[in-house]
Amino acid sequence: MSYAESVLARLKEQNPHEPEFLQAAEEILLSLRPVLLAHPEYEKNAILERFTEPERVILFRVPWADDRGRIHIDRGYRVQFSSAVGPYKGGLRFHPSVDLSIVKFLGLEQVLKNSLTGLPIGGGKGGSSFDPKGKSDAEVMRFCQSFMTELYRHIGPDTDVPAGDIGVGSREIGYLFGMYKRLTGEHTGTLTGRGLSYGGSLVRTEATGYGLIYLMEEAMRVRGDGFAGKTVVVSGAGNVAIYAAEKAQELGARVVAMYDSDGYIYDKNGVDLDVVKHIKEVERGRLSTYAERVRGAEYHAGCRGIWSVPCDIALPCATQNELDGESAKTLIRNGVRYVGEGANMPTTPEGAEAFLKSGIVFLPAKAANAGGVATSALEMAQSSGRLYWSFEEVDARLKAVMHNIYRRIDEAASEYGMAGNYIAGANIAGFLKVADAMLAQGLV
Ligand code: NDP
Ligand code: 2IT
Repeated sequence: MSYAESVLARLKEQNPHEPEFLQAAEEILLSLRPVLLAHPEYEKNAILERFTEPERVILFRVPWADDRGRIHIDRGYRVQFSSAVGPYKGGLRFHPSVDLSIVKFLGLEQVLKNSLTGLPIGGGKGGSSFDPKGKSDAEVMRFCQSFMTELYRHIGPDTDVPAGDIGVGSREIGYLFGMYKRLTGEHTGTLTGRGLSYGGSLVRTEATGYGLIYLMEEAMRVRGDGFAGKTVVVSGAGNVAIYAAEKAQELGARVVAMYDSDGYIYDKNGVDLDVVKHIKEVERGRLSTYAERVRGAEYHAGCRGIWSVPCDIALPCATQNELDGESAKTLIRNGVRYVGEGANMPTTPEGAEAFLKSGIVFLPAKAANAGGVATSALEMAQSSGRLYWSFEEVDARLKAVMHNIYRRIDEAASEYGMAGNYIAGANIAGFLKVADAMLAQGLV
């Protein structure tokens, strides 16, 4: 049994109830096999065992009262996975599905993603099973204040810097930051994704979606191709999906379908993003109402059907395991040529294998959605420098980060004999920096 396989076997034994964490770990560990053969010092120093075990897991009670005075207890999590490259950095997710497995899978992915950005950030992730959907602003505020009442003691601008993820947007970051500031008496860059009026960075809102398109644009450019005239399907209708769709449209593509967790819209004329933004960002409503407002658009209940919409480019931007093997085969049959993961681990292993086998250009999450956290790191730089960069400056830096990621994952894949396999390229390029940082810092 190889080193990677024996570490994986041990992880499975130790974490039997963490399927998402094991799924992420398996993909990473197995793709690192050629690297581990070339670097025997990693095994000698137990780098993989350390790399897959979070430095710290914080689990806490979050009591809060709803508008009718009823008391609820949710669980809060923060997994401080790796500080090898920099302070822990990664989002908070508020969704009923959040458990330790989800937070650990996201944390492990975040370590490699953050390394790939080339910026000095380690990896962490957190969240809660709390569901902000259907709650009043006052309820969300009370929950965020309670959550921060415990979390604040574990975070700081040079220790751990949380941000948003599913269910955590500008409203939640505002409430979390307000409570953090009250508890510590400090106005620092301890959370990113802050509003522009209190230290946030321009472009952070758009960054993950724009970054996804910048990476894809580069992958297309080197193949003599581009977005103009292409048909695109984007799953999700949240922060990542909306701004990926916006940039794709700006580059001349037609986005014909999107979904939220109830169902998908198909608009052959190209989705009207102003309507989607109004429904999701202003009203916090359901996408089903899009078809009532836009002539010629269709709404279909249920999500999976979106992958049967023919397209050149598919961008899964909602959640983990939303694109399975069957859906991948349907997309391939219908002529898809490029797939870019805006969400974290949205494609199942069977789906990813089908894309790789068919020669589809497949850009995996830890490279493709790194623009969000990269821009968070730019927000951190502006906070500590007490500076404020223009939209154009941040956007140019984001673009440079994404182009650099493309070069690194492409070169790493080729160097280890897997040209064009960006899953392997992203895992290898991300890992090498983390492993070397760990070796340099001794047994800690
Ligand atoms: P949001 O909460 O803004 O949006 C999530 C969207 O996905 C919503 O439209 C939601 O539908 C939909 N969705 C959520 N869960 C499901 C589900 N189980 N089935 C179908 N649709 C679902 O989150 P983000 O856009 O911020 O995050 C989306 C993905 O991108 C996540 O995987 C996240 O980890 C990843 N990501 C986010 C980054 C960021 O900066 N925000 C950075 C990098 C990655 P509904 O409206 O019905 O809830
Ligand atoms: O998955 C992710 O990279 C994020 N949710 C963004 C994290 C961040 O710190 O900006």
